[in-house]
Amino acid sequence: MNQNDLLNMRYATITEARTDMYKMLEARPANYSLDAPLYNDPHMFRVDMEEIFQKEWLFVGMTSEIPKRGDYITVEIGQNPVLIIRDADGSVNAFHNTCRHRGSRICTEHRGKVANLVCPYHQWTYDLKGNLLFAGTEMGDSFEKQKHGLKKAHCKNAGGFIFVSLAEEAPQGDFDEFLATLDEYMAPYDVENTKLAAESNMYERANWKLVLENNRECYHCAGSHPELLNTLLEWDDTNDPRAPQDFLDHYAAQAAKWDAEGIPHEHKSYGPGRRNRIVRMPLKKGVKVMTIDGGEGCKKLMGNIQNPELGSMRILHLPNSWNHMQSDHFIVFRVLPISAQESMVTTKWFVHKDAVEGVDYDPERLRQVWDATNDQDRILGEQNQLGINSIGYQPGPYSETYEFGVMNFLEWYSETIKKNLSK
Ligand code: 3BY
Ligand code: FES
Ligand code: FE
Repeated sequence: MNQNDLLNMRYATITEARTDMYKMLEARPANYSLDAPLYNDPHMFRVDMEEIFQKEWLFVGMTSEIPKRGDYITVEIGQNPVLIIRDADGSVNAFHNTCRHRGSRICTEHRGKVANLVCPYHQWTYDLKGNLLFAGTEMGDSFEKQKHGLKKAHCKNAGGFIFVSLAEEAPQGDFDEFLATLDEYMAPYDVENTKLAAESNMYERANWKLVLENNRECYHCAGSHPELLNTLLEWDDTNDPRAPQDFLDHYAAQAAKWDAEGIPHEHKSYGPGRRNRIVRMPLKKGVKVMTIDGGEGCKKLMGNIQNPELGSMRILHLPNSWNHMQSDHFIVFRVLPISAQESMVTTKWFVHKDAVEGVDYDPERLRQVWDATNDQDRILGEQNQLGINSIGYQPGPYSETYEFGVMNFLEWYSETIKKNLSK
């Protein structure tokens, strides 16, 4: 436990924290920021891990990151190392990345390729389905290999997005409807024929909810994001009550072209707080993609796309992802909590598989705007956290016109925690 955790610790036990968390969420006014312990108390962070991150469906990566048998990526969901690997039959599976001998982490890299999974400690060897193949002769005759396969996590993919759930029973709800929509809306991108062009892993000293809250509003954009605002229109979706007539006209003109080309764009949302949401939003007039000048990011358009002006299809998946899918590249964002006041924000840029680096695209140009934007958001999140840690912090009001996305997020968070805590 570091000094910061100690200074913000209010509860002696996890049980007290669970009880108080329920009370705080029950009593909270919907249009106010949360009480400080929900952003900085280590026991409450543990409740977030148990009730959200170890239960809910989480976005982990894209199927095109692991195109061939034995390709894998790893993620750390709090203290839980997880491995996502492509099997010989083409399926994508998730396992707890912990050996059934004495528990060592098996894959130690962010990504890689293996024939079998070999634990680095005593070389127990598992196949791509997680079956234990080999444990040497040292385990004796009575050792039952079939009882020591890797533990599976739930894993689903749609439209190239991979989700895992560490729950014993995967959450149901309307997740499958969202996945069907993802399949439909991502079809033009032909994700299996894309490749990773750039990746950033940004460490942020802020609670994961502050990272999400920051992403859910553009009230801060004018003050902080000059590069992003070269191309982004700040309206949240096509029904945004603030959107002026010239935006609606611009949208109507673009949407007519998208309809003629069979590019899905209509706003769809699922779950409390519009937890899963897809909408294609126009970018500024004359802009192709979110580059520094709005010009192309990659000479090859994605999949079967013909029109370079597809705006950005925004995909939201609470608790941990937002995304911008454009005509010549797409960008996915993933948030994973580390501790009460630390998070990891991973950003990945994808282009057409046949695009050639240095010829069709320059990774530096591709990532310039969002590298700058992420860093600006990191500073905002860290300053927000520092102020919340003060004894002078008191929850403050959200603007219902500019921060309704934050209110939606907290509605989903609050409903989910309360539902899980009352089970
Ligand atoms: O563009 C995004 O992903 C979000 C939405 C609005 C502000 N923020 C930068
Ligand atoms: Fe994995 Fe011993 S801990 S082989
Ligand atoms: Fe921002």
